[in-house]
Amino acid sequence: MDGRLYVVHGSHPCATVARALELKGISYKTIELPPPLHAPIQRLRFGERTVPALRLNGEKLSGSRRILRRLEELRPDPPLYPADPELRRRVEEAEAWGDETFQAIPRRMFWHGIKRNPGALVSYSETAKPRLPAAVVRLSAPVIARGAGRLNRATEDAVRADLAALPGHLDRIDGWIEEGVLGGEQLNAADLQIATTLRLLMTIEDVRPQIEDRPAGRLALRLFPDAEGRLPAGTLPAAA
Ligand SMILES: N[C@@H](CCC(=O)N[C@@H](CS)C(=O)NCC(=O)O)C(=O)O
Repeated sequence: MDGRLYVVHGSHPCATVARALELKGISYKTIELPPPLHAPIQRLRFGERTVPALRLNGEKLSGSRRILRRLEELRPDPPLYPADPELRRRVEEAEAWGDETFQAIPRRMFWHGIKRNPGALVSYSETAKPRLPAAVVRLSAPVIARGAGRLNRATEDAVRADLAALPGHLDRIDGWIEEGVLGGEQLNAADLQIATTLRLLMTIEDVRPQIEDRPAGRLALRLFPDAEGRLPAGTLPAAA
């Protein structure tokens, strides 16, 4: 099995799929696309505008959850979904919440933050392929942030509401860890979906202190010790 994974550099659901491919032992090549231009390119190539998308043995798959399910069918070991039906139901519920609700939060915070501090994009681009000179990244950052900000509805009001909702989301994740839905010895699909979002949030210094010293933060650091980039404290507005 040989895959081609289409990503945007630093994208958290792309990291979810990359880790799933690695756990399943499926070899793949990564193709990095520039945001927000990736959206029309992906629409043409896959029929859907988002990354991650995967081409695997001629099959085209789009969307992190859909991809993980297909990988599980094609290569069941190691399993990403528990065999116990009740635990599987709970893992799928957490995974769906991670995809549909939680995943968008750092995206809005990040693009809103880059609109306010375009220079910070340089720190998120250091291992990008191709690697552009810092001056080029800095100069293009305001245009990229405007486009990606629009695509993600990253308005100040939305970010303020996200900041206000974050403590409740973190309590929910800690609850799942305590109940054994997340954070077990054997990594599952919900761990991969939620930990990548937490890890991206932890690069945003306005929120990192709320996350790092609790089970959610420890889970993110266990799974993804390294993350590129830093959005300095004081960039985001206050919570609503
Ligand atoms: N929730 C979906 C969508 C992922 C998603 O929105 N990806 C972003 C990059 S992190 C994207 O491609 N955005 C472009 C757009 O919304 O058009 C998944 O997990 O696959």
